[in-house]
Amino acid sequence: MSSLPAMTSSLATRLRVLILGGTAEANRLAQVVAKDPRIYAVLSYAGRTENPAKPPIAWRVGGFGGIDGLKHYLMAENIARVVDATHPFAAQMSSHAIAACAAANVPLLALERPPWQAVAGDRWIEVDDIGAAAAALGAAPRRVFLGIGRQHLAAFAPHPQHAYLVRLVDPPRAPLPLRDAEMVVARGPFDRAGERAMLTKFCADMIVAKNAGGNQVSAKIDVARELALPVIMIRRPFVPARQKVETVDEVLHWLGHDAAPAERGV
Ligand code: 3Y8
Ligand code: NAP
Repeated sequence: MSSLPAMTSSLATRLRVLILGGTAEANRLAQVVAKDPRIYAVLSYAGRTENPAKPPIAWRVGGFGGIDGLKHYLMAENIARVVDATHPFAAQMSSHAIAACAAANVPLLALERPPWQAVAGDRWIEVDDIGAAAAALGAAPRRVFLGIGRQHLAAFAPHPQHAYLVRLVDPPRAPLPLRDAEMVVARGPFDRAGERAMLTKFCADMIVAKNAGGNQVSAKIDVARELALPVIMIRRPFVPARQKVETVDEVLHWLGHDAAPAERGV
């Protein structure tokens, strides 16, 4: 489904930008470029959630159909720049963007927040992937908060001795693959008070999290530290090297459109 209208003369001279979204950063970037008449941007979602946040710019939902699908989209829509503002764990999308942009000769920039770094008081057990995280829970029954979403819950099914608290963006479309699981349906970002109340009510004694990074979504990590809870922290998956920045302003500079303070809403 595309909400991108056919190109009219007024659009022809504007810089046509594809933003691969699904994160707070992508949403912030969409808010800023919506105020810049020199940019025509479209925000792209995979379609993982039922009601994604509606941006103030054109947007589309659904995969492109692999690398070739994205390459053809870039050419058909005359995209001049791609900003990969997807989540650090959206490794396949990021890898496809690298290959498709190279094939279509379209400049690519990643907008990605730095990973969290453990600080004094953190009790992290770092693992490489979801499977290793499930194994790291150990044999003794635990009360585990799974702050990793819906897609990979099956990895914990072989460990039924634990009681799980699962947080999902949408109500589940099928029974959860876990024997003993409570569920919270909520869309972040989340705050410390809410995280503390949720973890305390559940009597959590361990947390599983992806190293999503960024201070927007670190509440559960900060509260785990305060409650001295161990965190099984899943390291980011490998993504091939590409040009990368950490702020919306750096993206605007790369687009050749440093926003005036008024446009940035600052
Ligand atoms: C569809 C877009 C905003 C942006 C909201 C950020 C922050 C809240 C934290 C927990 C962790 C988790 C999950 C999470 C966070 C933000 C940001 C972020 C983690 C939405 C969104 C889409 C998705 C997809 C969804 C995944 C899931 C992961 C839930 C929109 C809300 C766990 C990642 O049910 C599903 O299929 C969910 C799938 C990929 C991971 C998974 O494997 O299940 N995100 N999340 C995007 C698309 O369709 O392209 O619906 O509006 C975006 C956000 N999720 O300010 O509005 O920027 O990271 N998202 C993780 O970090 O582990 C929640 O609960 O503690
Ligand atoms: P992924 O495994 O990296 O990508 C799998 C496939 O989903 C891609 O090959 C592509 O399909 C499609 N896709 C992914 N992101 C897309 C986008 N923004 N626009 C259009 N198609 C997209 O992706 P994921 O990890 O499931 O993440 C999906 C979405 O959720 C992304 O927008 C991501 O930013 C957001 N998100 C993910 C996480 C997470 O933990 N993974 C956390 C927060 C937000 P085709 O091959 O058909 O093009």
